[in-house]
Amino acid sequence: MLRPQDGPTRESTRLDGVWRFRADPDGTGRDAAWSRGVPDAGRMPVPSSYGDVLPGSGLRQHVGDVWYEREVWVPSGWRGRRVLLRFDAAAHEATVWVNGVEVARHVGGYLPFEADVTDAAPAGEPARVVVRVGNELTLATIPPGVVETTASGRRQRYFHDFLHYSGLHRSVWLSAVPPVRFDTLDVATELAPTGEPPPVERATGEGGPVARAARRDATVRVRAGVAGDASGAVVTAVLLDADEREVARDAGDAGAAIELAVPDAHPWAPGDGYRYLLRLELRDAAGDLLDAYATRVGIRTVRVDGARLLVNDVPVRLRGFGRHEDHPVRGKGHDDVLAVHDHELLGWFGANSFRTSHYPYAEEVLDLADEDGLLVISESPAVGQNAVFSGGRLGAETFGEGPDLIGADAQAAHARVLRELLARDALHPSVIAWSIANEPASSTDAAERYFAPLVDLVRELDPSRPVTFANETSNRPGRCRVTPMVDLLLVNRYLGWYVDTGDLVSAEEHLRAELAAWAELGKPIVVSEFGADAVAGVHHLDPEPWSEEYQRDLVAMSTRVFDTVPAVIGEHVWNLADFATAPGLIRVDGNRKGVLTRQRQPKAAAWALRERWRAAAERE
Ligand code: GCB
Repeated sequence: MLRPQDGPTRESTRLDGVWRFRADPDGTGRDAAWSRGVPDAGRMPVPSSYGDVLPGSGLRQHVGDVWYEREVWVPSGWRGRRVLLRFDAAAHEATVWVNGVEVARHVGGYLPFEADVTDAAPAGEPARVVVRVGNELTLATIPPGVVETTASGRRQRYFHDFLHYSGLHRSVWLSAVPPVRFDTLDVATELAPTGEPPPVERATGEGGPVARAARRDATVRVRAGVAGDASGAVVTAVLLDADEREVARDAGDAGAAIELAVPDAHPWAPGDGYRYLLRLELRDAAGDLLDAYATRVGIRTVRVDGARLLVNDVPVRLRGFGRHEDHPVRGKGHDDVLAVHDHELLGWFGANSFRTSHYPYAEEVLDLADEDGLLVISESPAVGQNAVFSGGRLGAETFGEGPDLIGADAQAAHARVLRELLARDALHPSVIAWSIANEPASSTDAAERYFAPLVDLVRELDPSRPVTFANETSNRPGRCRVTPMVDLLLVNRYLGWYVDTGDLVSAEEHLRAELAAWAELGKPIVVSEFGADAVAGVHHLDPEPWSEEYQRDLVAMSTRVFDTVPAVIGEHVWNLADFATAPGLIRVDGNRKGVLTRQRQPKAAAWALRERWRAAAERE
């Protein structure tokens, strides 16, 4: 599956806008054939989460199906081509019908899927698209959950700390593609070895100095998969630099690897989102164009060397955040305005990195990261696989076979989601590591059995990036059974908040001891979460949790410790901004660990971080 685009052989249109919509908590629509048309439908914007859009609707707590419907004219000019219908995301599982014909089913809320609807939606005619989106989580889904029946009806319980927003969160596309076409694309980049770490050139960009990686000879390996009968067809790959000058070209049979030598290449590097344009053409034996596809390519390498993380053989330090796709009203609905604003804010902080906690973000977000030269840890949606967070709903072992354990079905779903994640994100140079899970129970045999094949799978699919996962506090070095399997350590720690609450002196001592123990493992460490809740506007002269000053001081204490541990090569504050969660006694209209409010206004800690990180950026 390739991302939709326009070009000489392809056309695409977004089906975003206001769709017809109806909630269906009892599942009536399945038997009443709403697949042909949804009766008495209201309205709902796409993309958005449906939870907060309609006041008084109770949709924030909705469990079960909702239905979306709209009509679209398939252009008559699309005759003779294949027509694809693509959903960038449907949270959390969906069935799609076109003119009453089922065309797709997909499970998992954060990754794209598509259907060939050529037969169901003839060109030159209107087509009715109906989508049923369900949001029930079970112990076999990623992430897990259980549905309980309470006095107020069915409730979705889940073990992660962000609101279970649902719906069509991202764009829906209708595209025309040629019958014989590119349908997969793998690109691997390599830089010629150097004896010494290559020098970093400096340039002065807008907003301060920019670190530029030194130019080096490079190789770009391209393998484009083809759908349809491509016998005798030839693929040509052309690489253009940012000024559209051709720098390399080669050709090969459809499906074969093509190697492009790029002398004196300009690498993609932190703070320097330099990308080439790769143009692919597929021509038949007579030389006629069958398909064309273009994508941007960042040439860079990522490698772990002892306790260092190297990008282009240069050690990097990550400064940034765990984030969420979360905004007032639209929930997890992607919006370019808000995404660009959040990325400008990362620049304002002097951040160079983030983790897509705790699920794959909209691909547009990775486009921004590619462009800005940000270092992204791309995370799978496996969050909450831990009895500690389950209020007794998961058995103590968490993993294994049994009614209250996460077992083989979930593991198969997890593997599927990792395949889909890597297939979608591998082309993004900003992605420098794969995080396969957030805070699972990781200290048991069962956890080892669950995760070992998943780590192997990711390594096999992509040997070019480190594999990691975010470690939860009770899974200490020495006890944790997944840590030895991974290349890079992510540790989430809340010293001074959940532990040593209100006592930053003890917290500092404990954090130092804990990081020293992790450092002994000899792998690079990113403290992938640390922080404190602060309700904007709450101030205190004393170290009082929930005040802006306490949050600021906790962050300062933590970074002071990080600076003394060479193996700590990254700091991700939890969180960039406040975000919505399920109701809870320690949540005040959501999680307040943002250094920005949910409306993206700074708390005291934001100013302090900005000072620290901008100074670090200046030194680079
Ligand atoms: C964590 C989780 C994150 C929570 C955070 C918190 O360890 O990874 O999802 O939001 O703690 O604030 O408790």
